Amino acid sequence: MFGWIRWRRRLLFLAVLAAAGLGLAGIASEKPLPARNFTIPGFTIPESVVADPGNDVWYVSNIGAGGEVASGEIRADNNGFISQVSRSNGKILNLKWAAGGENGVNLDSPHGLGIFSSTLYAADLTRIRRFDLKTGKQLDSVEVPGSTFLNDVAVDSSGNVYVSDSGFASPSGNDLKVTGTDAIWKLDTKGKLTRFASGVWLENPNGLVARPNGDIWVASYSINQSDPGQVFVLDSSGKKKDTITLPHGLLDGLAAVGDDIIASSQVGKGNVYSKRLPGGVPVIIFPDKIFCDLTYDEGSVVMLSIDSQLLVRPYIPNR
Ligand SMILES: [Ca+2]
Ligand SMILES: [Ca+2]
Repeated sequence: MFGWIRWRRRLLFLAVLAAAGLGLAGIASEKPLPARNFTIPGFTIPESVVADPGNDVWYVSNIGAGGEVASGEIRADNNGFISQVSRSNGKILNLKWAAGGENGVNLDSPHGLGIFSSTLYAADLTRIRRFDLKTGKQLDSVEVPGSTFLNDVAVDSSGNVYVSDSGFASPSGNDLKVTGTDAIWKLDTKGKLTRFASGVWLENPNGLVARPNGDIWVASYSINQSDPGQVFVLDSSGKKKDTITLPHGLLDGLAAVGDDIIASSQVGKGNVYSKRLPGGVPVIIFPDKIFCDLTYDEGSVVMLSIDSQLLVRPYIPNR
């Protein structure tokens, strides 16, 4: 999501051009869903989406007004919220299913979301916040010591929760400041928090996927190197064992379709790529949008765009 700042610059550039006349995996539903094609407006700087097939909904994190777009800041302003959306018909069921300042909820600028059992996890600046999936009630929050920009969340099949710290901060409202706190944190099933992997070699880790074999995929935002994009494959002990290259960097969202990767990039004209492992062909699905996080859900890609829409499109890999 921190690509907002770059995007503002890009908008300025496009305006100049115009002026010149240049013109989840998860439990399968009992009944398969039809091909879905939705464009759903009404969010406030949405970042991330997670599917809850058991309840037939998506949860969408909203950073809230005054976040990145307006000020370049990502603030502890308690105006973040989480929306509940029907995954069958695309209707917003409850825009503020959980909202900062309401019903005892604290939520500043939530980014990544994850679900395990009856708990929803939200990465919120320097905390992992937990919610009761049935009620939206906040359970508790876990402070991640020394973190500066918690971003994505992934949950493995045992219920261990992984959270990326992108190693940024935006304390002054200006451009992002690199903090060097790059890490993947692990909150295990007993509630113990450890650094699963850490170091600037993670190059501003953003999107995460927990693989069935215990590997963790990490999309690198790599603010100092836009192209190509890198997805690091970490083994179950957090060691890097492979790097997958995508055409463009500034990667944000990351999802898996079997062994295939889907990633959103905030540079280049196309920004959602698919790459089968090994040696697949990258596929540009959207040529004209910038996406933050995304997920794959029963034949569809579900994406949050920088113009605050949730877009759902059939996943049709071009190969
Ligand atoms: Ca906020
Ligand atoms: Ca993200």
